[in-house]
Amino acid sequence: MTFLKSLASSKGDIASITAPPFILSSTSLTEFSKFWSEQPDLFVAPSMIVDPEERALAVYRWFIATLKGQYTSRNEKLGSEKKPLNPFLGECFFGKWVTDDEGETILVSEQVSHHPPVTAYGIFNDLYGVELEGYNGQKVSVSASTLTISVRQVGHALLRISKFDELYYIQLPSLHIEGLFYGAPYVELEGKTVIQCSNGYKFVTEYSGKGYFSGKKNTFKGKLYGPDNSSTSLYTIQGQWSGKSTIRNDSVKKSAEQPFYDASEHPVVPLTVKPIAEQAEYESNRAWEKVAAAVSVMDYDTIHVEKSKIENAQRALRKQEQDENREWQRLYFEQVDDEGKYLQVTKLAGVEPDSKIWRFNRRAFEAGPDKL
Ligand code: HC3
Repeated sequence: MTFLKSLASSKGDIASITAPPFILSSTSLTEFSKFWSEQPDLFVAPSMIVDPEERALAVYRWFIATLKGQYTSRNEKLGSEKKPLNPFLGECFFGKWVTDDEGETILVSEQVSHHPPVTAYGIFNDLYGVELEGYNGQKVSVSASTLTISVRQVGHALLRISKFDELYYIQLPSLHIEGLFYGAPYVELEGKTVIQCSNGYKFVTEYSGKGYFSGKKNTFKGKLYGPDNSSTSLYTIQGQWSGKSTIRNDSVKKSAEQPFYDASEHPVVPLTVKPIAEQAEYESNRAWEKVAAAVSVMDYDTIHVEKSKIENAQRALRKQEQDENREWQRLYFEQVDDEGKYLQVTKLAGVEPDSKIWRFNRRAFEAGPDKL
């Protein structure tokens, strides 16, 4: 109740709200980047499809498949959504998926900004020439009257399929937290997003919670448009992103709904992460080890003491940088302001491009110490 009251009286910034320890998660937001590729087979599948329309549909299947992990996986494990650990500047999370058919898919995630918080990531599979890079931040607002937390995501994801020299620009959906009043918060997606391919194909997706499309939670309706700029869609895909969805060919009258994706039939592949003892101090699992252990046994005093140690060390680092008139050096990402193909896809999508974007510096990652 105290937490709900603090939400109601807050000025709309979640950073200013101290969540009670029982609502804290032991996972840092840098780790959330892994939800983009927990099914490496779906991630690389588009690279094997020659027909551009079929390829676009395979990209969309992978995208829909990522949503369940991104937005519900914590509920399944923990019972309800918790407040993730707020990564410190320079915090990194590395891992890889190793599968028989896809080989290695590698993940590099780094906190590139603390105020405002921004996490950047690069995920790549060289066997299939597929690479995803992106960054995300959150603009959080709280409605005192309805006790709702609304989150607008800042940033994007860019998927490259080298064999076809294609770039897919992926917008991130807005979301809100439901079930707060009942003490069982969960994420519901809302609004519209665009996935734009450099070859002209475009998906427009609308998200909704209970009631709007079908009375079920986690629903979406996606439409694929061709490169001809026609306002008539080629396909409609709809259903539950956390469950089953179907596809209909819009150019065929009374076309039957065919199965598109079923989350329950597609298990996720566990990510391999180095044992904590072998990780560097700035790697998420090692850096937050003591906090995570205290969260798991709800030892509130230790959570406070260990979090404060990290926060104080960060404050001292910022002070030192200020005194020495220098900026924190990001390890594996750099901010660029002129990215030709990105500007091309955002123009096609009719979206205002970010003036500066975070790009994965793969050479820096490969030149650095072995993190996997
Ligand atoms: C809103 C959120 C933090 C941000 C999380 C993001 C948007 C991060 C990027 C991932 O790719 C996708 C993603 C999934 C879940 C989002 C979190 C859900 C809850 C959390 C709030 C800041 C915490 C709210 C606290 C409460 C009341 C639920 O405990």
